[in-house]
Amino acid sequence: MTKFDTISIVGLGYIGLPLAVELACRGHVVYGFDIDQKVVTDTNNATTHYNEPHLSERLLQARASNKLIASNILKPADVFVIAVPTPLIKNSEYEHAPDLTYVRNAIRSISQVLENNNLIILESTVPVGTTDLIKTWLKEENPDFQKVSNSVLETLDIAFCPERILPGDALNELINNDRTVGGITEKAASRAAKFYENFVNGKITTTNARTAEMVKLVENSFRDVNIAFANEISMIASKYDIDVRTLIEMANTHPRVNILQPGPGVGGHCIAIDPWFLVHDNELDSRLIKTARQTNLKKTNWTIRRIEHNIDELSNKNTNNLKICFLGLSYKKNVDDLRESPASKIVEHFSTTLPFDISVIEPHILELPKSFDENVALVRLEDLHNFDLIIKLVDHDCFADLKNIKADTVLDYS
Ligand code: SAJ
Repeated sequence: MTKFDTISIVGLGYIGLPLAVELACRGHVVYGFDIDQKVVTDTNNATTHYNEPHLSERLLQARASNKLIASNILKPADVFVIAVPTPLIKNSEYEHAPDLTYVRNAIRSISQVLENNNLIILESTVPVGTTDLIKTWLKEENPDFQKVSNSVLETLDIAFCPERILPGDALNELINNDRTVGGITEKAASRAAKFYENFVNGKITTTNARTAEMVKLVENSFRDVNIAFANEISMIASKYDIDVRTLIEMANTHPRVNILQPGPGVGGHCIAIDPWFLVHDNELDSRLIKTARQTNLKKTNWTIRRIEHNIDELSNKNTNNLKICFLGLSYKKNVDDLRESPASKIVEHFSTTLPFDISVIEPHILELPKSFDENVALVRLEDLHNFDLIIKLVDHDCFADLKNIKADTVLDYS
């Protein structure tokens, strides 16, 4: 039975909110569930709680159509889509262990409202084998979950469908990307595929849940490994005093070479996290993936050492109280997201080690996070004059034209 009249989206974050909005705009009744009251209130007020191109307009449309309502009480529905975070466990005795607390909490909430013929789709990135465990969790006499009746369990379908949307182009990619759908049974996979056919223009391929889970981890690990290659050659090129961007441009004229761009490290809540899920479960067989992760982490420290060297050189020229401005704090260009951001880590480092105030320009945010020291000032692009040293950390489009800037030295580590 494939009925998708009502859909509960569990988690209204970077993945859940665009999905809820697009489904509502297409006429489905969508219940958005989030434990954060501010997210619920913002959504019902048609205000997005983070910046994503076109999301505000689409949220306004979804709310105006009366098809989307957010709540912190989970409502019964035909389909449940879980889009909650799966971070790494903090201070774990196991290195880089995935934290499935939010997923388990989502299943617990769903277990209280499950009905016959429901479909549960997990979009959160998880270790291989997680989706197959869900039915077991629901069957168990487990204080974490409401005991679900056998008749409901028999008709319940469960699938994993990894999200693939790129922050900054989320609404386009949500609709137009191909999707992989893995079911715990073939029936679950084909039911979930039909759900995505409702709004996805891309090709939908079905498989089992474990394969789909690994597809997601492999996609993000692939990107991490390739960025690590670019970061590694950037550190080698620097020793030879070779401009790495020119080097890569030239190498990429080869028909079978396509090197990515180096940067100050890899940030965000996906590529900097997901490869660890594979490494954690396959320590001995994932050396390349682990080394890539370590290389990308090392690149941030390498950038800090290089900037320290640049500052020392300037200080030797009798500048005791340097005026330094950093450009960019977000984890990548043209977004406001500071999660796992190498640029933020670098600025935080200098705010605690330099004996004078520093400035930072991040046009995508209105105020600095509380974690920043008081000696960091958020200034505007118009204030970018008369600095001794300008250090670009993020390649935002608005930083493209730095020609007219008055500064003794401009360095590009973006
Ligand atoms: N980066 C580089 N050099 C590059 C490209 C990226 O240093 O050539 C850096 C960025 O600056 C950033 C990090 O890598 O710090 C990640 O940025 P990204 O644009 O590569 O990816 P995300 O994290 O924004 O989104 C990724 C995407 N995955 C892939 O491209 C395989 C997206 O499709 C996923 O949906 C998302 O992770 C996710 O949620 O998993």
